[in-house]
Amino acid sequence: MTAPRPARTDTLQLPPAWAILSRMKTTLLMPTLNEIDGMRAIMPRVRREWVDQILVVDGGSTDGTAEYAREQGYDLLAQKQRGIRYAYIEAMEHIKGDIVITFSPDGNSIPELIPPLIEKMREGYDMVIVSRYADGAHSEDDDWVTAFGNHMFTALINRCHGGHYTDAMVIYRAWRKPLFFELDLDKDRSYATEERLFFTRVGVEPLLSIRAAKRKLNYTEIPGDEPARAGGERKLQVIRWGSAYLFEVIREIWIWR
Ligand SMILES: Nc1nc2c(ncn2[C@@H]2O[C@H](COP(=O)(O)OP(=O)(O)OP(=O)(O)O)[C@@H](O)[C@H]2O)c(=O)[nH]1
Ligand SMILES: [Mg+2]
Repeated sequence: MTAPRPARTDTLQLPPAWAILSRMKTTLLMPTLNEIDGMRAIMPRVRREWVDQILVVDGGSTDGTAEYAREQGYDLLAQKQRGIRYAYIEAMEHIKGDIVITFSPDGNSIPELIPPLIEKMREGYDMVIVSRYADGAHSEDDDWVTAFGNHMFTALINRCHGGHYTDAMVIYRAWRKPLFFELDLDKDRSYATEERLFFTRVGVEPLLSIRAAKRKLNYTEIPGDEPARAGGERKLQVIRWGSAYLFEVIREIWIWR
C-alpha cells in the first residue's frame, strides 16, 4: 500500500487579489478647454498623494489653462486633433496608470470623491461611475434640458442594452485602462457615422456606458453631487450631441458585439 501523497507546498503562490489591486497605479485624466477659473478653484483641493499621475490634455486653451497646469507640475499634453474624444485617444499612450479617472476641472467634479472612487475600483470593478442621480445625489449644473437628456439617455441605455445605470452620461468615473481598447473606443469607426451625420465630434462616455453594458462588465456607481460650473463657458452642443448619442444608442442594438 502506498502512503497518501503529501500536499505540495512548493507550488506557485499567487499574491491575493487585494494585493494586486492595491498596487494598481492611478491616473487622473483631465480634458481642458479654457478652464482657468475652474482649475484655480478646484485643483488646490486635489491632493497629489491621491493619484500616481495627473495628466492634463489641453484642447488649445487661450486663457492660461495650459500654463497653469505646467506651473503645477502636472503632465501636460497639447491635443492635436479637434474634438473632446481625441483628448482621450491622444492621452492613451501617455497614461501611466492601470486605472484612469476622468475628471472635469470646471467645477462639476468634486475632488474629495477621488479617494472613495479609487477605493471602490480596488474592489475589482471594471468601471465605477460617480452618479449625479444615485442615492440622493443631485446636479446643480443641470438645467431642465440636460436633466431630461441625462435621464432619458440613461433609461434608454438600460432598456436597450441591459444596463443598470442611474447616470450613464457623466464624465466623472474610473475605469481599467485596457477597457478603452477592448470596447474599441480608440477607433474612429466607432463614432464616424454619427459625427458625419451631425457635423460634430462627440465624447466617449455614452458609448463607454453602452458597450460596458453590452459586454456585461462588472461596473457600479457611487453617489456624487455635481456642483455648478466654476466660471468659463459650457462646451456642450445640446442638439448635435443629443442627436449623435441617440443614434449611438439605437445603432448599438444591432452593430458591435
Ligand atoms: N481637451 C479638450 N477638452 C475639452 C474639449 N471640450 C471640452 N473640454 C473640457 O472637458 C471638460 C468636461 O467638459 P464637460 O463638463 O463635458 O462640458 P461642459 O462644457 O462643462 O458642459 P456640461 O458640464 O455638460 O454643462 C471640461 O474641462 C472642458 O473644458 C475639447 O475639445 N478638448
Ligand atoms: Mg462641465
